[in-house]
Amino acid sequence: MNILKITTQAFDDQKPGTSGLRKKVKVFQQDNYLENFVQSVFHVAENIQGQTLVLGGDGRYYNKQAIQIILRMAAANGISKVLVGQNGLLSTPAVSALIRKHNTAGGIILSASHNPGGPDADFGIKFNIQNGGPAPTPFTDAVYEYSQNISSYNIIDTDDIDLNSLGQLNIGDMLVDIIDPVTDYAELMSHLFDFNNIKVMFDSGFSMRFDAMHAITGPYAQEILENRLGAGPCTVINAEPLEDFGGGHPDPNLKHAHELVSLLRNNSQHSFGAASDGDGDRNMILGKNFFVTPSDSLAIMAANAHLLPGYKNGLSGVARSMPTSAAVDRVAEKLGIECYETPTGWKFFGNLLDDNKITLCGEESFGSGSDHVREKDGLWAVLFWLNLIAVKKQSISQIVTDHWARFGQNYYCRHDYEAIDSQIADDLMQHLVDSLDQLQGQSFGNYQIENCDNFSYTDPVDNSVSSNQGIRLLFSDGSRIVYRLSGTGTEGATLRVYIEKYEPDVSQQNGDTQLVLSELIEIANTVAQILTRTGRTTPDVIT
Ligand code: VG1
Ligand code: CO
Repeated sequence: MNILKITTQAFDDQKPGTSGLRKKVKVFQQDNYLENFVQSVFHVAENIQGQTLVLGGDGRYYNKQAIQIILRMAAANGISKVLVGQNGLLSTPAVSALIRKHNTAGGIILSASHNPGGPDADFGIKFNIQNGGPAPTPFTDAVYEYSQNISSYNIIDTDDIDLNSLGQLNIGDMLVDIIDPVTDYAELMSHLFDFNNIKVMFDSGFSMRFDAMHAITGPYAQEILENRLGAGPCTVINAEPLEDFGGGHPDPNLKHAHELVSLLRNNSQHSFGAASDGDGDRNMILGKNFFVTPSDSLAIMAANAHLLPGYKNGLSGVARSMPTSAAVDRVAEKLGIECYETPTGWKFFGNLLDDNKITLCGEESFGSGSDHVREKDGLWAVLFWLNLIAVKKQSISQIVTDHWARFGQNYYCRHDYEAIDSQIADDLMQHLVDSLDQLQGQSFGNYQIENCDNFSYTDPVDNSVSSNQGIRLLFSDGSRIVYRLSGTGTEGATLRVYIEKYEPDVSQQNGDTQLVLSELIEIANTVAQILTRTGRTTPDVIT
């Protein structure tokens, strides 16, 4: 076996954001760039010699090349076996499930999630640890630190291997096991949900459409929905994973999944629509002419989980990321269970799940999941809703409006200002931090700020502190405004503004979110001086 030690210079821009390292493909294609990061991961994950790793990606441009490089490096770094998805494909939740099922030392996921793909678009890489979840901050900090001083990496000099057929191959002393990407994941789902009941519903004419957005969930959804649950051969649209996602933006929201949205218009023959993102961890849930907000979806799941086989013993607790609406808090209160508020990013749920403090968790950004894996899980959420509809025998809009009648409604929206100059964005956030004392107690029309802070989280399991996680303005009537900068963008900075108002009285609920929130939106813009600082009159995306 021919191990080469390649000398290299360090890269100073390899700091992982909310979800791993994300950059333009062109950045990853620089000499030794990917190699530096991978060697740094292998260095920090020091116990991996002689162990097994899981490896796969969402199939975007550069997935193929990166897999071959990582395999050659894994062999040179003494890893004994790699489970790799056929054709290099694996969804993020499937990687998490495989790590857990096969007790591996971790896994590497190649994806930039919902960011577009192609030679001029984005690529990403992320390491998941032994519990199946994203590496925690101390780990990624250590990777970054090492990547800045790295001087060489190990790689084997060998040809690319063929990943098209299932089976086992060797690279040097390392075994490469090419596995079907779907099998283990589909089996896990069949234990959590009542597949028979859902099948009966499809057999009796229930119709749905699932938009895979030419990303990773196509093969998963076809196998589970069409083949196992009998949903019908045309259920999955845009099913084939493509390197550039067919030129689209694999982000399951009302803007980017417009094809699905139009299939679910008023007189549609379908009762249910769903979509997932590039790497399969997000979900969007639609009824006939009806959109379920991700925050509501989490709350409704929590309120009804006990009706489904995998959760029949109830929930130990729930958690939501800080900017996610407080709808789930009201459910937790009624159920008498704890509700944790964590910073944005799935890694913060890991300890709570491992310690059995929570069973369900979610984020406003179309992500929800449970203790079955350590990632958010798009198809899991879709199956959860399907099973719920099969049990309740109600439409999606009925289920949601019943929920509001019982718990009240959290009106909610997010405004994204994309590709702002980084310095301007940093200054805007700093100005908010500097204004906190002065904002305390201040009134704006009908609203008074009761409390405001720069969110800081102390992990209840390991007591680690994550500070500077977003500015919160908490109003006396329970309304909230939150500001933070995205950690997943690849161009300039993205400012996210989250606005929320609680309406307990169902007779006052008038449905038009932007109208209900209009006064708070204006306050949000004024306080952060968005127009004067960025020149932007409207957000790029409203969700
Ligand atoms: C966004 C979302 C966050 C999510 C992250 C990764 O991060 O807001 O909730 O965990 O993406 O999701 P940010 O820093 O851009 O706001 V994924 O589907 O890209 O793994
Ligand atoms: Co994703």
